Amino acid sequence: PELQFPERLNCAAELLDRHVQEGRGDRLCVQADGVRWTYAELQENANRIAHVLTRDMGLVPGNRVLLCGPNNPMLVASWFGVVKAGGIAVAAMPLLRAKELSTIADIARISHALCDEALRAEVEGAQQKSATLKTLRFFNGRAGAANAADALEPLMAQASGQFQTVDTAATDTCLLGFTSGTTGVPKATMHFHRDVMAVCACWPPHVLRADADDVFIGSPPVAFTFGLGGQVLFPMSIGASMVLLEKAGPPQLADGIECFGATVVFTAPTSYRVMAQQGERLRKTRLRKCVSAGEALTASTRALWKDATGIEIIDGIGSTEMLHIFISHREEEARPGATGKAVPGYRAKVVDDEGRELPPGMVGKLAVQGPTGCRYLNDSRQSKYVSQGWNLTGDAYLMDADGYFVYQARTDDMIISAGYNIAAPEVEEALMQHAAVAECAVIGVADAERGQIVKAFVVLRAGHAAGDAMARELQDFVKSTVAPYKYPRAVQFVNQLPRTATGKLQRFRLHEA
Ligand code: 3UK
Repeated sequence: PELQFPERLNCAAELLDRHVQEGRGDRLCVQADGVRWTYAELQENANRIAHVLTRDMGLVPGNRVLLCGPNNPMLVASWFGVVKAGGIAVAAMPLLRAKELSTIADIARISHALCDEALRAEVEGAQQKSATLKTLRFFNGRAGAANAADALEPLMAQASGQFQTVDTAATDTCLLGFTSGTTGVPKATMHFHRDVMAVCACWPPHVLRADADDVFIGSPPVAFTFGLGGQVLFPMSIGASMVLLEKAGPPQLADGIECFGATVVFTAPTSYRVMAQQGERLRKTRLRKCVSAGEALTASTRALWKDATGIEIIDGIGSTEMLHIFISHREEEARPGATGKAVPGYRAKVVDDEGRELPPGMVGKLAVQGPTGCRYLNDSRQSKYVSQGWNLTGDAYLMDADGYFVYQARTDDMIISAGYNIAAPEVEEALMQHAAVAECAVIGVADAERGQIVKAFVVLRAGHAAGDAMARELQDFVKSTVAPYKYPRAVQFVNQLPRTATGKLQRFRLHEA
């Protein structure tokens, strides 16, 4: 990939203004319930927002702006308004409450906010608790309430639709991404204008290979860099269009794929498992490329989706720290159970605790390097993620003889029991094969004799009774499908598992329980 960028660069100029300047302003850019915007229309809205930010809200380049809302066109227009004005976009997960939002505001020293009216109470609560958050405007208010003094749209109506995008350095920060907190306190990661253009130049053209007529859709919030890339940056980098869904659970996503004629979908493994039940219907749609990230894609989920729809999933591991996907594969190079190979532009290896590269087949820590990388904002945990110039993602992987990287577990989720290394996800996958299991999570718990033992938390499907008999049945079942020493010596039945807003299992909460 071409990764030389000019010294002065604004990613909003590249991803948005360029299409209008080069005569593609009339092309479809954003679709949502009742909305169809061309590139020129998104640009005009973003321009008006940039004026409101600088003229009415006192924003100067470098200010951080909180963006909150479900995925919708005004949220995306706000993102581009902020970046065009030289601000830094800090999108927050729509489910966060006042307390969490104020923590984010204070960590990132956020001064301004553009938020969906639906989240007004939480954002106003955050403003009261925060030392830095001062100036708020709300979009998508109901027509009757649109005269509220802090409504965004009336101010936009008074602003020009023309705005000269602020001339920024390629190495100015344009977004802060908050980690999803599988390990506790959230961290802000800084990404430059150059980083945004770099991720658009690596994975999409070399792995995804979509084109300008593709219609992108997906479930992750735009506040999650998986969603920002997949649903906004990547389609815009090639002049394609995006569909934004405010609610994107499996049923809404399947409906959206059908109604909007989406061709490329981004979602997580659990969503593919549920949508697979609609395979017959999805086969009749225009869907042609399916991307999975966020957690490991098991061979069984890959097979289930392929049987249901005929489509081979493109798996990819990415992280908030790396901005987007760095190990992946083209669909025709899929290898069940493996994540893939380093994305062009990136390098990856498996290392031991001292950072020495391990030979193929050995399990160790995943280390990656490329045009993007981890920069935590004022956080001492930087040195845990970056060592000797390599990013350590916290994942245990092995590389096979053909250079495919095979996920094992989060490094903290490798259970060592009586000298055996046991990857929690492998035990979970075995349990999931049992008809009574709806969901499960496996951790290692301290044990005097074995160091650690394997403990499973299990959510049963309706119609199955918890109890000793079921526990024993599940233990025997695991012993019959994987090496017997991996079976869960402890089984606890629960009603639900603790998850982050992005759907990731919070194993640390199970350890606390
Ligand atoms: C895990 C995966 C196995 C892995 C993300 C794509 O998930 C994203 O970012 P987060 O910061 O989490 C990063 C961690 O999630 N993971 C993600 N994808 C996979 N594990 N196979 C996968 N395909 O532990 C990683 O370290 O929330 C994903 C693009 C952008 C992202 N931010």
